[in-house]
Amino acid sequence: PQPIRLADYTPPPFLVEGVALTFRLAPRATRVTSRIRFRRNPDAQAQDLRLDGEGLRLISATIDGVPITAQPDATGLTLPGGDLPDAFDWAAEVEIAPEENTALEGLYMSNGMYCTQCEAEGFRKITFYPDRPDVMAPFTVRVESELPVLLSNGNPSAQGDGWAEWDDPWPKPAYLFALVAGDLVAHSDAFATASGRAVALNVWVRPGDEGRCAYAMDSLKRSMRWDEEAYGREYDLDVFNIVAVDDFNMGAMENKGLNVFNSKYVLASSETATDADFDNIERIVAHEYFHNWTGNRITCRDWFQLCLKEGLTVFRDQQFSADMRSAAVKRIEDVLSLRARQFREDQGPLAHPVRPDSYHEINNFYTATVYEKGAEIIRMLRTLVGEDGYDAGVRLYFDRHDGQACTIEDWLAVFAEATGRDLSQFARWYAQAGTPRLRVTEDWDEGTGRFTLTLEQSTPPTPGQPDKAPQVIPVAVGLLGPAGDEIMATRVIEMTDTRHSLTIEGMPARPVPSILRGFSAPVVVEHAVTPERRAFLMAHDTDPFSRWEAGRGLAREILVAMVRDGAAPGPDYLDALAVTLSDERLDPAFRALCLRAPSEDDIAQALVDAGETPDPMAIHTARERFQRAIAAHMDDGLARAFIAMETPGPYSPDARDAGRRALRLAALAYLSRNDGGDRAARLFAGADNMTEQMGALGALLQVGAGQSEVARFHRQWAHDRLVVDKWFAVQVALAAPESAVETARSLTRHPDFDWKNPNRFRSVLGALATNAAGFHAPGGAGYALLADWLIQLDPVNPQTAARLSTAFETWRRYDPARQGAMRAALERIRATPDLSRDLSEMTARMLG
Ligand code: B3K
Ligand code: ZN
Repeated sequence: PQPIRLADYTPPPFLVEGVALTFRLAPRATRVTSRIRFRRNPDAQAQDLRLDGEGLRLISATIDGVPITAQPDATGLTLPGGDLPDAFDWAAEVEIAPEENTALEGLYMSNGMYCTQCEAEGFRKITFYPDRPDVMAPFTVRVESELPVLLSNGNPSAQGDGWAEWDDPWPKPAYLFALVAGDLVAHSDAFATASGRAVALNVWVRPGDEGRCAYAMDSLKRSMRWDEEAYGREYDLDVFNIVAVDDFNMGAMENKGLNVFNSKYVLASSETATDADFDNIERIVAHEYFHNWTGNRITCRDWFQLCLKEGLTVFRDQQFSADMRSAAVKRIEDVLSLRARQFREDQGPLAHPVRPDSYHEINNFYTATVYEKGAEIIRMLRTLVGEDGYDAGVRLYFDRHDGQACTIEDWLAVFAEATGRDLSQFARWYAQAGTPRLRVTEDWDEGTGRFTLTLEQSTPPTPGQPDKAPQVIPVAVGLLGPAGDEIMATRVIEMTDTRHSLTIEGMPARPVPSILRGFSAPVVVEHAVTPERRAFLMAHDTDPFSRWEAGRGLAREILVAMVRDGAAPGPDYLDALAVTLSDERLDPAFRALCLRAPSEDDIAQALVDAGETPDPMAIHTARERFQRAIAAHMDDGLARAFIAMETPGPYSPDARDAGRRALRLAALAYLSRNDGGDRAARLFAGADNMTEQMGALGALLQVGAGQSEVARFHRQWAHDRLVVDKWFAVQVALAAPESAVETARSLTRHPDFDWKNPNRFRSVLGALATNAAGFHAPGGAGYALLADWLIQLDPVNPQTAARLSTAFETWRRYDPARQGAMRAALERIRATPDLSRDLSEMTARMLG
């Protein structure tokens, strides 16, 4: 099959002026009738009108009341343009079977409830339609069902016994359509917008879950206020509904006025959700809400422009979280996630530009690159044009493009116009894949006091892009004096060429540069500095990100050395870490991040960057020894922190208490290496919140203890799906390398292992992939187990199968035996008859 290409884009031949849908819901035979008003698009060359439609049983279709003669094929229906009037009414009736829809795309059922997921191309599984984002229309929807709660987009317009009607006045693409019907209860509230519109807010959940919606609701209200204050964007309907669903392929979906969420990102109580869960709920509720303007009111012209809405909306949710919590901690967490997911993607066969040029299955491009690197590009843009320039550009974007389907060119043009800057070279960030390397060298002339910093950029080749051009890189730099005082405040070097130098004259003594403050660009810095220099920055840098980064770099270098030759961490690092641990001027959440050792995958990436072949078992052993060395060196300090960071009083998910718990549990994980898990067992027994209960269980499992706690945990929580997911995941993720595969395999035989539920599938097979040494254990049993399950899942739910197949994206990193086994697993998947388009594309790209 031929890929879809950006270069082949053509405007739609017909536009839609209005859509009226009626749903008569039944599990195996839902009838959908559509009435669509079409009008010829004066800007289009194409004539024939293509209506997408998949898996639909066509009952009837007419054009202006006359039955059509065209017959549908497997993916839709073509109406020959020559026969069509310039404006006409399409009316059709189709039948679909939501109960049989296990792919969770289109209209499907979850625990007796009907719900939809249309992005990217699910609407075509509901009815015939030009299912492309540049066709925007107002919708009215009538839902008929005996179920008590019937929801769709927009405002409720009428309802009666067994039916409800909804009216969405804002033109939208079909991917934002949503319908929900079920036996649901609402946690309700209200919001008054800045201009005085009263908005009814509801979080809809299954009966029994209504006590766990307060945090999602609170996050929603704070998001609504924040978007008014930070971006001047108000909500535009009378109601905003959120629905929690147990069976969902991803996190959540921003359907207009009716967001549908994976229940994991809605439901939270102190007993059942961890601090990380609360944090995610706040972030994802905000993200979906922010899409109302960046995505819905202004959408994407085609799916190649996905980063237009996703990169911007991630950037906006990052800004929001930074305002709600500690900005420094948030930035570090975002960088950790970028490196873990996006840098890893860029390093392997799935590397692609933030705006790809072609795809087979668009669902495969909801990636860390599109989302997170997409957000980094917006952040760099803001750094380059300045806060005021950014605000002016964004204002122009909303003014000019409201109601339109746009491109990255439209987005960049508003900044070029508002600020007078030429952004043509900057646009390369969207087109060029790969993570740029930034090589830094220093030159110091003692006699004249001249200090020169030289930066050189290069980007390694990625699939289909052997040669890379230089990019615009904003490098935030500061200088410290030998006593640790800041002698040059942060300034941003705008690098546009391959090589760039900065010279500063008249320095009384050799300064210490602090490079890439705040992680001002998504690049890898290569700067050979001594451990003493890193320790100095760790103690003195005024930029909190760079301060953390100095310690991180040191830890990474030590770990790499430990993997190579079994060295041990020196006292300099251990002492510096001990100072950080007990420095009460530092935010506990920041200290917790400093204590976190680089992950096994980070170390593997570092070895690959150094041109070496990572050995997952050696990495695991080195990291284990590293953590034991820290535990042994800092036992007293860790014990003090464990006590001092107790959070008295009732549990609160706020950033302050969460930070204290993070530090306390980080200390506990180390202490368990000294006390065999005694403290952790006591904490587990007495914990009254899930953060500490899970933290204690994790600490026990990491030292090979905790089996009775595992059993107790299951007895306590067997009735709670979301907690049982955690129970599955923690056992697999923290199993010892030798037993991880067997643990995963035996859990797939557990009666609670409902493999068709994506959260549950991920809790075992996704967790296995995160246990690097276990997944890569010699012999390839981990690869075979994952491949077996992906092959089993693919016909049922191709999207989730394709997503999890990225566990294999690193295969070329490894030694011949592992490469052979990973490759064989991928080839076995690829050779499976009737493999989905999703998984075919992924395996083809990975095998290269
Ligand atoms: N836009 C959705 C993601 C849709 C994924 C389709 N496979 C959620 C989000 O980014 O907000
Ligand atoms: Zn999004």
